[in-house]
Formats: sequence, structure tokens, C-alpha cells
Amino acid sequence: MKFFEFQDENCRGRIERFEYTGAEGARKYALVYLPFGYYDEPERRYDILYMMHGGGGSPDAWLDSCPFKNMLDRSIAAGEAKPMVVVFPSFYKDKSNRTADGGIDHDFEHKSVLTFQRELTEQLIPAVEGRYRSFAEGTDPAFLIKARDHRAFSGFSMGAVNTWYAFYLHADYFSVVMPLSGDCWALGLKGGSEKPKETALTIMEAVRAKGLGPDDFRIYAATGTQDIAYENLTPQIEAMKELKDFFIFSGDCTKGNLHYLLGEGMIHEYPAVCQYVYNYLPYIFR
Ligand code: FER
Repeated sequence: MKFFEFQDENCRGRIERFEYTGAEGARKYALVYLPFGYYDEPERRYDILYMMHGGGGSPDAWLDSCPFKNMLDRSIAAGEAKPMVVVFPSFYKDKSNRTADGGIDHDFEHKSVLTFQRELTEQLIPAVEGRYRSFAEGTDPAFLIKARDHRAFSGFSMGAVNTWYAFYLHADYFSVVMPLSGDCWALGLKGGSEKPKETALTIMEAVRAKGLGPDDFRIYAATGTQDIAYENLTPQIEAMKELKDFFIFSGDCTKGNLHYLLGEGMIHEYPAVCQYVYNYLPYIFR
């Protein structure tokens, strides 16, 4: 694994605030990263990565908590990653739900995730891709689905829970998912560790039901060996590996459709998962 360190870059992308109407009429915003030169090439279309924050976070969390923007700028300027648009939404309707003692109500979180998953395809993607130049030629579902090879979803912790849902529910919209330090809750909270085999089968069947096969998606999962999510995610990935006809595991990011990067000694925090994104970014769009 390579490690990214901040280094100044003149070819900077820019961040815009994008307001939209979410599920249940909620007034919401996402931050949108536009790569260097976006407004200089008015015809050019861009791959688009949706990047979700973790529990208690906001659209600002990724950008405030680690050198994520500089990592994007540098990866693109160096020609390692393709220029892309990155959208930072929130799965909360308005604010997060830290309890008075700073804890997190996981049932509330799960409900918020499920509401957001409807918003994702019904409101967020049409709004964003109607405004910014993605590969979608229109905002009706058929156009959005047609552009799935140019769209990815990723997230950290509760954002990874969202990422697994985006794959499980909307694999027709996303060809690539990058879940970072979090398991799949399709079968309930912590389903990835408590029901790994059932979770793996459930994901496979949902994706197959969309008419998609092993050549139609890629999963770039990651966590740290000291991350609190390690024990939740690892059994799920191991169970997925067993379904060999569908999930093709490889240590080579250019082969197979299932990858699992482990950061030695790394913990549950944005600076750690930022490093995993840095390592995967050259591979997510082809
Ligand atoms: C995980 C999935 C989600 C996990 C943690 C979360 C520790 C979320 C935690 C939080 O937001 O409090 O696998 O592992």
C-alpha cells in the first residue's frame, strides 16, 4: 500500500455547494468537487464518485478531516487517476443523531440510511447529474442506468453501510463500489459479522436479479487491522470470496471484481480511509 502525504498542487479542483430537495421534501446540500479545468472544457463529461461520510458526520466531514481534496488534486494532476467529479452528500435528513452522551443511535442511523437510499436514485443523482456534466445524457432512470460504468459509490463506516446498500439496492446505477471500514446491514445491524454467509448470498442474489453478472461490477473494500470495523467486514468478505462464480477475488486491482485492502495497524478514522481511497483511485474508472 502506498501512503499519501500533503504536497502543494497548483492544478486545484474546486468545491461547490449544491442544494437540492431530498426525500420527504427535505432541504439538503452536497459538496461537489470539480476537477481542475472543469469550467475550461465545457463539452467534457466526467466520471462521478459519490462519497459518503461516517456516523455523526456531514457533507463537510471528508474534506475537513483529512487531506482528501489535496489527494484528489494530486492524483489527478499526476495522471494516476482520471479527472472526476466527487459528490459529498449526507444520509441524514437534517442533522446527525449523536445522543447527549455522544453515542450513536444505530436504529436511527439505519432508518436514515434507508431513507437516503431512496433519495439517492430518486432525487440526488438526477439533481446532481442534471446540473454537472456526468456521462448521463438525461436524468430519467434509463439514462442514469446507461451511464453506470461512469458512476461509483464509496463511504466510510456508516458511509460504508450506505455503500453496501447502494450496491445491494442500486447495482444498476453503480458499476463500482468502495466500502471503507464498514459492513453490510442488508440483514440487520452488523449483518456482515453476524450473518456473513447469508449477507454474501443476499448481495449476490440482489445484483443477479438486476441482470448483472461478474463482469458488470467491481468492489474495492478496505479497512485497517486495528480498525473496529475489521471484525465486522472481514467475515463478510471471506464469505463473499467463497461464492467464486460471482465474486472473483484478486489482490491485483486490474483483475477480478472483489478486492480487500488491509492497512497494517490502521484505525477507524478519516486519515486512514483517505489512504485506501488514494490506493484505489487509479482503478475505479477505466
Ligand atoms: C461497521 C459499520 C458501521 C462499524 C461501524 C459502523 C465498527 C458505524 C459506527 C458508527 O457510526 O458509530 O462495520 O464497525
